[in-house]
Amino acid sequence: MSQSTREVFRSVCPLDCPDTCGLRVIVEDGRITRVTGDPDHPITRGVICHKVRHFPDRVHHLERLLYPMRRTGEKGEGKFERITWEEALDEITSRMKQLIAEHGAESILPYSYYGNMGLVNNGTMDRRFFHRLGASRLDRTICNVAGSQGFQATMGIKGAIDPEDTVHSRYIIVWGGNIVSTNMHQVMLFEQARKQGAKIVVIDVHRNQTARWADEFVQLYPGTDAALALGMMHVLERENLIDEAFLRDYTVGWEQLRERLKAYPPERVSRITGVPKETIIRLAREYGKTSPSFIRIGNGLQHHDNGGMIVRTITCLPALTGQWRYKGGGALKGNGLVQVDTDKLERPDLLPNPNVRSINMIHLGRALLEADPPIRMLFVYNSNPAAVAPSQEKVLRGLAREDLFTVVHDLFLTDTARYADLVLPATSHFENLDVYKSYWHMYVQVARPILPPQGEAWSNYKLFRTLAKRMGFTEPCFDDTEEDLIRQVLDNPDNPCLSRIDFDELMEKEIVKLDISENAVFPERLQRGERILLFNESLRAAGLDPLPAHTPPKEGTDGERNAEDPDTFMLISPPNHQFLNSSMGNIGKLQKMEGRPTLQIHPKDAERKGIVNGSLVRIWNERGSCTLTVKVTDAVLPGVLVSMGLWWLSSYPDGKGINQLTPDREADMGGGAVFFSTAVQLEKAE
Ligand SMILES: Nc1nc2c(c(=O)[nH]1)N[C@H]1C(S)=C(S)[C@@H](COP(=O)(O)OP(=O)(O)OC[C@H]3O[C@@H](n4cnc5c(=O)[nH]c(N)nc54)[C@H](O)[C@@H]3O)O[C@H]1N2
Ligand SMILES: Nc1nc2c(c(=O)[nH]1)N[C@H]1C(S)=C(S)[C@@H](COP(=O)(O)OP(=O)(O)OC[C@H]3O[C@@H](n4cnc5c(=O)[nH]c(N)nc54)[C@H](O)[C@@H]3O)O[C@H]1N2
Ligand code: SF4
Ligand SMILES: [Mo]
Repeated sequence: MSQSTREVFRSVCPLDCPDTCGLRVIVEDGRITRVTGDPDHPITRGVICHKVRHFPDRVHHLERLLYPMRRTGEKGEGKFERITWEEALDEITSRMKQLIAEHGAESILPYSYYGNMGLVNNGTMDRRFFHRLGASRLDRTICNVAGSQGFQATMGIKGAIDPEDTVHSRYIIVWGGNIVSTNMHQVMLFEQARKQGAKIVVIDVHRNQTARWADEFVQLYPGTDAALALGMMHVLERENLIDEAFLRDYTVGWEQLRERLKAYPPERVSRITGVPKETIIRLAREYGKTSPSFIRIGNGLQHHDNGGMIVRTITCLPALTGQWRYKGGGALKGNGLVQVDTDKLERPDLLPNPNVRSINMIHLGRALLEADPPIRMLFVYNSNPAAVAPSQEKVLRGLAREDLFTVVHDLFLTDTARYADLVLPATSHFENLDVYKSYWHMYVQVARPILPPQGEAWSNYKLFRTLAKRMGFTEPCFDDTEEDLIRQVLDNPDNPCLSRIDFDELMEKEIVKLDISENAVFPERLQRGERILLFNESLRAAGLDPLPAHTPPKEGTDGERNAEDPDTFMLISPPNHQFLNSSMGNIGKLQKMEGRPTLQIHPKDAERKGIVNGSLVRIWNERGSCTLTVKVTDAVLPGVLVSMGLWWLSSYPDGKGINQLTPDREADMGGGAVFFSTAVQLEKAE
């Protein structure tokens, strides 16, 4: 009998989560048996979430894809037969060549997001390959682009706070983020601040886990946050709680904004938001009188028609009270300090036609059904659009097209993969070398392979590098090794935070902090002389108000409209605790903990509709419908419904997911997704 082995490795969590935790992984006899936190990680400190403790169940899942497969049944049916990589690659490349000859490369569309956050396996060989091919480009907008641009519209940059400084905060607002589930190490830092006397306020549309943990919960109608922020500014100005010197020295447009604030007295703001007038006034006073005050801006509140402007407006608040002067003051939407040189990594210069069309990923359904010239080949990796993309009825109808050839590269037979003509097995990140940045903390990390590729699985890197060779692409960039790519990630002369990290040191230590010595973060950053744009002229060109403003979402109710139309509900569908978007939605123990897809409804609405706890209801609108189990709760406002989690479609009673309802409109900034500006009707289901 061979001897059993047990080894402990370090790794990094690759999921699309701000925390990018350090992991400690035990491998016994070639299998991962335990995943815990790395106690030596400077910010995640040995603590990880429940989902990732279940990673062994994911990596060694019985249903993991282990070899390439070709479809034998109907699209969507999920019937496949095993084929070899040779056959799969031959079929892909011959189809690509044929499509390019007959219809042009634009007939091919890649579709990917952040299933794996590793920079090598996300945004290098894949992009180079599709650029060189001349395929249609994909505008990756589904997550945070509106909010990110909104933050930049005020600050000029993507955010420059070291979250570790938030232990110094004394008044904390978590605004539109469910951080107990989605950014747990920020919660740990806020707990430290709380021990020093900090108060924590949550502003959200429903009493989520984070609201229950906080000291105060302020509840408002969806998409009305800009009005609330303007109402707070109105009170700050009226009660002279502003830092005039800061406004003079560091901002542009205070006088114009001051005029604007007259339109947002607490009485009016209360009618729009549903927040009592007294609460608005008290909130503004507490915020204005406590320093350092800090706002953690979540992602949820920007999934609205007016999401960019909401974030832009909230981002103005700290400037009014001069909070950027203090460690632990200010606001954070996401850490934008790791800006890599995308031209070098993605090589858009390889495009044969630089004017090739670009398709906004939130329009996938439309694009598959209506694009002219048509999309004839779809290549999906690192994403599961059948479950996560808006206007799902169109997405599924598009994926079902007989004349569309779909390739899906994934670890599992996802809802999208069921529609594929070819399914390719992907490695887990434990099987790859990669480099990771966080969109919250300030550390860059490397993780080495700790398992051999399972079955015949290939990494994204290997897949696209091999396809490039097979297509006959001879550019040297297709010879780059994973190490070469990590060097290129660090090599961005425009970003000293990154470029001063030494490759050898990173490979040796596996975790290195960004270099912020050149006043990269606040408060030191104030010395750079950049101005905060309370008035931003450049927004006018995009048809937006140069000043912060509230505009109601394009459909549904707010505090003012709710009473007029009690049968129209606003539907919010944020991520749940145990899944990561749709990833982990197939892990039995985590499914069990979440129960089933539910719909939270206020007791008054439930009574009016004759609905009790546990009944099945159907919600619908002009885009589609979805059946869910009711949870009657006063955690939501009358007129608002909440369904948590992106479940696999088979978890819904009628196989239709929550994204049947969501619109594929673009937000006010960046073409972002507006998942939560969704109006629905509701009835008891049979
Ligand atoms: N456990 C877990 N963690 C995750 C994820 C996951 O699926 N599960 N997903 C990851 C990803 S990709 C992302 S982008 C982040 C997202 O994580 P967060 O930044 O926390 O954003 P969401 O969870 O989308 O929404 C947060 C809150 O916004 C609220 N909200 C919706 N509309 C409004 C509004 O108009 N105003 C206000 N004030 N609040 C509103 C929702 O009710 C919800 O409670 O989490 C990441 N981390
Ligand atoms: N209704 C509603 N819809 C939403 C949201 C919402 O809050 N409400 N949130 C939106 C947001 S913020 C986001 S970011 C998107 C997320 O959307 P996606 O990025 O599509 O996220 P996942 O559902 O996690 O799908 C990622 C897939 O990548 C696969 N994968 C993991 N690692 C690898 C790898 O190395 N190689 C390959 N080829 N595949 C891999 C996983 O197995 C998984 O199937 O969803 C959006 N959709
Ligand atoms: S999902 Fe987030 S909290 Fe959980 S281990 Fe990964 S990075 Fe950490
Ligand atoms: Mo996201």
